[in-house]
Amino acid sequence: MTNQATLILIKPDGLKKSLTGNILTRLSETKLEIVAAKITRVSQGLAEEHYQHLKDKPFFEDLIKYIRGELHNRRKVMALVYWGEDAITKCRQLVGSTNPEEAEATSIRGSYGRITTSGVYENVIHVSSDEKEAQREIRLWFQPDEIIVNLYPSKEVLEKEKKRKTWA
Ligand code: IDP
Ligand code: MG
Repeated sequence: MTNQATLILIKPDGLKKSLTGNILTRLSETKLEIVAAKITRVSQGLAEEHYQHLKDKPFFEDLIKYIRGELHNRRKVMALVYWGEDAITKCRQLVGSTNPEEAEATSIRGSYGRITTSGVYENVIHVSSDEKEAQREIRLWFQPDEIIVNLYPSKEVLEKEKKRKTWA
């Protein structure tokens, strides 16, 4: 049994279309464990780093706007880490092909995705493509103490005089 972790993002179109519950219900078919979850804003830097493998594509600029929520007036995504046996294969199977028009009709992207007239693949969800990418992406989106299992090596650092917000 090989336990894997995968990053899942419910993209801004998924949030705008109120699909969070539907998508999480579909993903629960995998019986995988959720080990991290948050709603988060996506900075320009995070978006560009996340999609670094596509930076030479003609749709890159639109893709960055899309994941940052600029196309949907929803400047956030829901980020989760799913963990368990064959997590990546199981999630990718449920999520479906990148192109929502080619995705199997019953998959998440097949059910809820669309291609806009300007050519953006609005496919409502992101899932890591393989273990290497999953590790790169999870380390990018989450800090070790936001994940309830030890996925990757981490270290403790002492931070002096660092400002942080607490409840007043
Ligand atoms: P994936 O999300 O299925 O892993 P990637 O090739 O990693 O697919 O592409 C990342 C995202 O970039 C896709 O989910 C989609 O939103 C967008 N994208 C990929 N290929 C195209 C394209 O040919 N036209 C428009 N958008 C695309
Ligand atoms: Mg990918």
